[in-house]
Order: sequence, then structure tokens, then C-alpha cells
Amino acid sequence: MQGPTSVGRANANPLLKAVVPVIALGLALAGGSARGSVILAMPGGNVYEYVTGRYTFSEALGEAHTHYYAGVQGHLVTITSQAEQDFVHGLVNTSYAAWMGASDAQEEGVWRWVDGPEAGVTFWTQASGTVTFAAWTPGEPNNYRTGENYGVLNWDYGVQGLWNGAPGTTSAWETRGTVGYVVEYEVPEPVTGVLFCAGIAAVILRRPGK
Ligand SMILES: [Ca+2]
Ligand SMILES: [Ca+2]
Repeated sequence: MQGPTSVGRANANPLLKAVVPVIALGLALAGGSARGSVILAMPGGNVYEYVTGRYTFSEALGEAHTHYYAGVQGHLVTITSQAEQDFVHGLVNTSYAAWMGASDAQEEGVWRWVDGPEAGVTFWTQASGTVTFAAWTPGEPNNYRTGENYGVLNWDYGVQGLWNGAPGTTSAWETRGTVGYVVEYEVPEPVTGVLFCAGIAAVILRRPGK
């Protein structure tokens, strides 16, 4: 059984593995205050952090706002394209569920993003299906038992990172045993590029014999 603070990397994409130390170095150079298990920049996109542990939805939502990367405050991840879904799936890379910034607590069957720049945007409804983008596990969301109003990703044990709704608690049967969360930083691409370049430059400067 995997511990609550460890991250399974056995199936990590070699490219992603190579990117991690560069990002970490970039963070150090930038004096970033982000923390957590894994931080990756999506090429041409934002920066994402997978935080492991057991959190309720409201805890995850609150904690995401205490994370900063390059001076930018984080938010619970909002997944608005297949490319973003695939990237976040690769980042989490475990069989456990993770909270994302989605909920239908305000109106049953109307799923909205509840954090970040997409806060308030409806992405799926029971009546009409997908409005913008959604990646539900087949048959979900079904509002099972006493209600499932908060979005998790990776419900399919990490196969495609597909979504489900959960009650918002840390209940084991509803959260695949443990539930961390994914923070997204709206870092403009040039900033991400600068961090990459700074990291690469530092690697070159630190080569032995140079
Ligand atoms: Ca997003
Ligand atoms: Ca469900």
C-alpha cells in the first residue's frame, strides 16, 4: 500500500521525468514558494502541482490558494481540454483520486468549475451532457448514495485519469483510498520559458570542470 506522501512514478513518461529537475531548479532560482510532491509545466500551457495526502474538498480548495509559483497564487485545477486532461493525468500518475476545482453543489446536475479563471463556468449538465469539455468515467456523474457534488479526477485507477463526483469527504470508498489534489498556476508561457531557460543555464554552469 502506497503511503500518503509518496508518489508512484513507476510509469512516468521519460520526458516528464527529465523536465522535473529543470522545473525544480527553476523554482529555486526564482525563489518560488510552491511546495508539494510533483510540479510540472505543460509545454505552451500552465504549471501544475500534484499534492498527495488526504484532504476534504474544502480543505483542498483552501490549501490550493496558499500555494504560489513564481509569485502566482494557485487554484484547484480546471481541466478544459483533452490536452490539459492528458497532461494532468501524466502528472498525477497514480491510481488514487485527486480533487479538481469542480462541483454541482450549487445546483444538482449542473457541474461548474468553482475556482480559477473558469470559476462559474458550466462544463456539463445532466440535461444536456458536455457543454465545454468533460472527461467523466463512463456512467458518471451519478450522484450516488447521499450525493456526490465534488469533482475528482483519476477515478479509473489512473488509466486515463477520468473523473467522478464524490461527497467531498475523505471517505475511503469514495476516494479510492486517498485523495490529494492538483493545483494549477496561471503562469504565462513566457514566465514558464524563463524558468526553463534559467534552469538549463544553471545546469550548464554547474557542469563539472566548467
Ligand atoms: Ca486549467
Ligand atoms: Ca459517482
